[in-house]
Formats: sequence, structure tokens, C-alpha cells
Amino acid sequence: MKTSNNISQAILDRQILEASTILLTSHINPDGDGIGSELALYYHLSEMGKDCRIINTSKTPEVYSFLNENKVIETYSVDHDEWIKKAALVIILDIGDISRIGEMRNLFSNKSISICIDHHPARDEKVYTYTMINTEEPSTGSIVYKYLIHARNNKKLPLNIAVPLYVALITDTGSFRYSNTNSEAHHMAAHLIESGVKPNEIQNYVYESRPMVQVKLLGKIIDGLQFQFEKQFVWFIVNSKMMSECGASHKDIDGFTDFARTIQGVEISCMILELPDNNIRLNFRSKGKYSVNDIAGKFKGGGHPFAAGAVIENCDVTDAENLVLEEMKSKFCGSSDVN
Ligand SMILES: [Mn+2]
Repeated sequence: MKTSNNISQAILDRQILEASTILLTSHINPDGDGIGSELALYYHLSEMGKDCRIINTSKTPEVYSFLNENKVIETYSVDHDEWIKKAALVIILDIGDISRIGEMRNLFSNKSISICIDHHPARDEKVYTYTMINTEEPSTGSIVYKYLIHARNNKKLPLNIAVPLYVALITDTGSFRYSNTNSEAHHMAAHLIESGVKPNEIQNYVYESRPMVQVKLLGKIIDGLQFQFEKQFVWFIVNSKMMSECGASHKDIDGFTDFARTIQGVEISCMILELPDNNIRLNFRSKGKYSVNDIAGKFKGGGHPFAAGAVIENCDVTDAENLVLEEMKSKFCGSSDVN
């Protein structure tokens, strides 16, 4: 899917050339793709002499702190407002839905140009001046990579750009295991390795440095796994009590839905996460036989065919569970799925 205000690389060149102050941002609880895309663009734009800053609503998850040794990723506070209002160009990366920008949503001044670079379908593309959206791409980092290859005349990328792009790519493709992995993803990886990225080193940082609180929470999640529809569907609840018992916060829940999907025989996994203010976050993952973005869509969410999510407002865990099971019933017991 491409949107009507999608721009070419040449137009992005021009927008960047004309802007001296550029803000880069991503979604709340940013992931490897959001952070990796931001950092790659940041180092490119800084090299061009731009006054460029990365400001996110949420703190950088601990697992990605190795990418932020220079402390260039900032966490939003009202002190940033003045600078943000001055930014001539705002580049929003990997956002999916603009509501996922959190508190920073109302801060774009009318004067600033906004560009959304993403591989999620945009439900609200009109909020941006321009978009560079391609839902065929496995990661936002892949779109940024292609742009940077163009902007830097096909040269090898410096490590400070190649490493974050590699992180973006491996985190969104599950290290080349997910259905979005294509030959271009491997070509991109090869080029990044030729640029000096050490895959084993990066994989260790990302996948073999799990904080103990996450492991404790995972233990509770495994204990509470529930199965239905001949064990093709697995779901689990993460409530505030479990979180506080483990000393975990929302940044620690990344990857659990993917983990549940790895179980033999499971086709779809779902996490029901209790959020503050009586809201529920749903995360869906599919092995590829059934789509899940249509299910997320029923709850006004969205995403990719095999990885999607939604937030249900004013809902408790039990109601959310019943609603999800109802949808799953029509998925597994209804007419056969095209996917
Ligand atoms: Mn992404």
C-alpha cells in the first residue's frame, strides 16, 4: 500500500536540504526499528550540518542503550517545546497510528513540514504534509536504508549509520525468521555487514541481554498461557499485579507475543495487557496461515497481516478476553481465511 501524498526520494532530498532544524521522533515505547531508523537518519543529517535532534515520548529501552552511548536520543519534556516549535521539518518514523506519538502530538507548529516514513499502513495520512510509506517493506529501517543509499551515492555506510539500520532490520524481521523477510532484507543485511557491522555482536546486544525482570515476568506469563481452538490459539494476560510483583514496566513486555507464537501447533498468539486508566492493549502475532490485522481492525487497531495490535478503551481484562475469543471463534471456526 502506498498513500496519495507519498513522496519520492528526490522530494525528501529537497525537504531536507531546505530545512535547517529537523526533529526525528517515533512511537511510544519505541522498538529497534523506530530507534534504529531515527539514529541512522540522525547521523546522516548531522553530517550534513543540520540542527537535528531525536526526541521520543518514552525512554529508550535498556536493550537499545548500546546504540545510544553518545546520548543523542532524548526523552520528551516540556523543556523541549520551544525547540520543537522551531523545527522546520519533523520526520516521524515507524509510527503506524499518529496517536502512538503520545504527548508530543500537538506540538508540531503550523509552519513545520511533517513527513511520515513508515512500513505500517497509515489510517490518518492526512495529518502529515507528506508520507514515504511502503507496507511491502519489512522495516521502516529498510525505507531509510534505501533513502540513505540514494542520498549517499551508493557508498558504503559509516558504522554509526549501518549498526542502527541492522538493528532495525533484525528486530522487525525477527532476525530474518518472520514472513516479511525477503531477498531485499538479506541484500540490505549483506551490504550493512560489508560496511562493518558484526552480526554476532549486535545479536548478542539485542537478544542475549534480557533483563532479569523480563525473565521473571516471562515465567509468570508461561504459567498463565491459555489455549483454545485445538491449541492453535494461545493467549495470556499481563496485568498490573504481575508487573509490580516482578518490578517490570511496560518497556519490559516487548517480544512476549512473538515468544508465545513459537509454540508448536500455535497459529495465532495474543497478549492482553492491562494499561492504566482502564485500557487494554492487544497484541496479535500469526505464523502466517491466518491474518491478524483484520482482527486488530475490529478493535480499531491495525498493523501488518501477521503482526498487529489495538487498544480497547474502558475495558477490563475479562471483557477483553471474551471479545478476543469471540473474534478468534469466527477466525478458526468460520469461513476459511484467504491467508
Ligand atoms: Mn517497524
